[in-house]
Amino acid sequence: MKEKIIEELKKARSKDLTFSSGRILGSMCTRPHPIAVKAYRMFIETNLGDPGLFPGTKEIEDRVIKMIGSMLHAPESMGGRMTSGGTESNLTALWISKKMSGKREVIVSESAHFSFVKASSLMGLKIKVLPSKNYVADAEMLRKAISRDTACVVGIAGTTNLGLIDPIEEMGEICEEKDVFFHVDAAFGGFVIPFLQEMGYTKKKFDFEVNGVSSISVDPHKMGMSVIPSGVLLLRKREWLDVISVESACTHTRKQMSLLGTRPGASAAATYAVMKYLGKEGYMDVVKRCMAATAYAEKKLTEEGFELVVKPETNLIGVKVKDAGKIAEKLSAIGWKVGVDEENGFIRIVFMPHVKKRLIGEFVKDFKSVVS
Ligand code: 0PR
Repeated sequence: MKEKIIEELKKARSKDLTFSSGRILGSMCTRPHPIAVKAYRMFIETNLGDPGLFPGTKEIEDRVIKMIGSMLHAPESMGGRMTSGGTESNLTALWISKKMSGKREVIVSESAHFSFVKASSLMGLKIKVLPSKNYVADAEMLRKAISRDTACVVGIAGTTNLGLIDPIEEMGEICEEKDVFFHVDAAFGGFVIPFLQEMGYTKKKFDFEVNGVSSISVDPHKMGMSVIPSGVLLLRKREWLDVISVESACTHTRKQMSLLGTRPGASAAATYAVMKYLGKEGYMDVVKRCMAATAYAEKKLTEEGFELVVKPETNLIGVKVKDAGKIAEKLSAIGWKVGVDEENGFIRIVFMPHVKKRLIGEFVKDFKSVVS
């Protein structure tokens, strides 16, 4: 019986693509680091929804929040929670801003992730779209866009489709002046931009260094190389969590301050392990390799006559094509899984750690034959 079940699972699993094939070019996830997998297994039964039973695991979550806080220049007053990923972090940030302000309008830039649409639909919030200039938020339009009903402004550090960084400093200044909650979605960029800054690739600021920034989403299950599900929401002030606090009669800790009830402690352990193991130097190495692959692809693609949508700021590029949807389908048929932005007409490639330089030449050749 046991063998039969395992056989059935193996069969299903064999239909999946794997990150180690190197042919997944449109995902923001990657193969988790082996130490994260080991830690995950050790904590498999733990539940952060009931820290009264798992105080040791709760300590690990607190340490993760502290480590990511220090990576993102959070002040002493900061607090946060591990979440299931960017969607839950973004939703929770909007929830907090709505509760604190009693207002209902959210200003998001054109390139915002669709999780904001979900969050607004759930909470009856009205989305106001901030126009973009060269695919990032147009900060000049923000001052006018903020109204008496604005609960939250959202900026993005590492956009889903092009990996670009919104003008967070300008946006932060305006939000501070207008006293509006400013959430930065760094689900992708949170584990990239700090290392790009360190290596001198960018001077753009995006985290709590910017005064107006109230909260930040960052996903260890993307460039942090942790397991799925691992997200983090950081808040400038710990007590902001109190506004979403709910009494819980059935758990050994009487309060919960998170959307999810039962939460995987294994994700906290995995994230802690990989962050401790890699450290700043380790992540810098990962990011350096991803950026080298990005630059190599940029060179190969332009040599073949392709045109990029914009100069890449992180390890993500957009390549202009006609009929982007069709091209992506054709590439998929020969085993390459790319992202696609049909509205703006481009193919999107994310240079995650599993994307190897040696396969880029082969991909560009196939890409060329598919478009011609
Ligand atoms: N914020 C940003 C900027 C994102 O790019 C994403 C996901 C999220 C929030 C939401 O994060 P979660 O999916 O963790 O809730 N961006 C990618 C997307 O939806 C995620 C992705 C990952 C897509 C793996 C494909 C894939 O194979 O497009």
